[in-house]
Amino acid sequence: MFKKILVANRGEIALRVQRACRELGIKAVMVYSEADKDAKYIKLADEAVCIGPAASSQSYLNMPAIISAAEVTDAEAIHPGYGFLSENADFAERVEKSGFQFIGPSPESIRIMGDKVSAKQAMIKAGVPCVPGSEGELPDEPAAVKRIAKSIGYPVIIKAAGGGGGRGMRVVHTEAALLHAVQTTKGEAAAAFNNPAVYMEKFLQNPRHIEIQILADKHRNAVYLGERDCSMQRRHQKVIEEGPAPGIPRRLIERIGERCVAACKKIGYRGAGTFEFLYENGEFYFIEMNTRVQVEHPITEWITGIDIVRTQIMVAAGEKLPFTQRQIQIRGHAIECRINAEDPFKFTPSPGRITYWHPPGGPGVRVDSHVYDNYFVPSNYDSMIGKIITYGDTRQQAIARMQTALAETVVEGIQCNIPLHRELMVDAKFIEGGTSIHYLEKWLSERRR
Ligand code: MV4
Repeated sequence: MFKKILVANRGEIALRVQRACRELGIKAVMVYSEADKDAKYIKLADEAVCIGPAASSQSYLNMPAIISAAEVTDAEAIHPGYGFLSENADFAERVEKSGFQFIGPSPESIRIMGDKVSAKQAMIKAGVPCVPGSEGELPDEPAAVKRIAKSIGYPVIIKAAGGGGGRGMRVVHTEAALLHAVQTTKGEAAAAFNNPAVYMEKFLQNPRHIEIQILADKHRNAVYLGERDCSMQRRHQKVIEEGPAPGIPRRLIERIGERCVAACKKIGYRGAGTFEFLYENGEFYFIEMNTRVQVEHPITEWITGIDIVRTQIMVAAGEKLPFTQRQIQIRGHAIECRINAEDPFKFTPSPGRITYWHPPGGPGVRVDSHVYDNYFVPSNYDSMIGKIITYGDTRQQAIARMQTALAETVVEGIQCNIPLHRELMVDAKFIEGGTSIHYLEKWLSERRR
């Protein structure tokens, strides 16, 4: 096992990884930007290294600074968390070429999944069901593009191969609008991702976003840890996640989970990963794979009893997965509310000093946050300041506990989205469960202040 790991991230996930290290008896080296120098997890660290000024581009995205920090502190491995460099294949490669273990999949796996066309091709080959669409990148010939759209049937969606997470997409309803949409998406993709390649899919009108968590080791063992429903999102930012997904038959989850596991084995995937699916009319359609630990991992940790971050570290060190698929049971229900420093109506960021912080507690309540009284929320990074996760034997109990947890929480000095969460936790359609990816935005557009 590693003796020392460098945590190449900030905020709640940096603290989460630090805690996993503590539990495993591993020393954690934390890196920080000038904006994060007063953070408590920095003071709690075994060692901490300043890697640059507040701007992410000069600190948390600064590969040489991070690798140098690992060198001077004699760390053996680097945990990238989520966001920042976590899905950057070049970073993973440089980490390994410098003699450190990257806590995540191989650079090759990251690269395949980073290109959404190659990801989809790999999944089709591995037997994972995908959204019907173009076989690979769209050709240049207008007639061929029209033919592909006609065979898929309108509406179609044009997506950038280099995109993902909702960036670089365009829905097309008619042949008249097709070629212009393809050209515009290609132009944007070239500018944004340095890759003009686009592909086409059937546009699903009212799906849910369901994702399968997997864990794999270096010995071709892989398991799935059930699913999460992440349909409650606004502008491609998840707001509430939960697991299991309400109303989806277990046998369908098992069938798709087994496909994901087979795909992991086939491509030699290692580490934690998430297969994202659209779910409509009882069918799963793969869209993307995330090759990192995700924000919403605590949901799965709670309903399976498996520590995902701990397991990421263990498999990176070469250990075998300490459980088989048969030993994994889903029990109860968990819900996560992302707490953001933002205006709860307008969604404008609300950085600044948190003059008072009172987190919730009690049975079935977990709070993952790096915040404390007098913590200053920097304006340089995303606005998430923590997560409240509740568990119950039933979904109803998890919701009831979330209602209480949100009511107990006090955040003073800045604005945050707890009022939004409190409204959603008593919304009839949310309580019913199974809302689509469009539900929250529609609800917000009809919300009265
Ligand atoms: C789609 C889709 C409908 N049909 N693909 C958005 C994020 C990116 N991961 C994929 N996305 C979508 N792809 C087809 N063929 C609708 C979306 C989509 C969406 C997906 C998941 C969660 C929220 C979403 C919000 C709007 C659109």
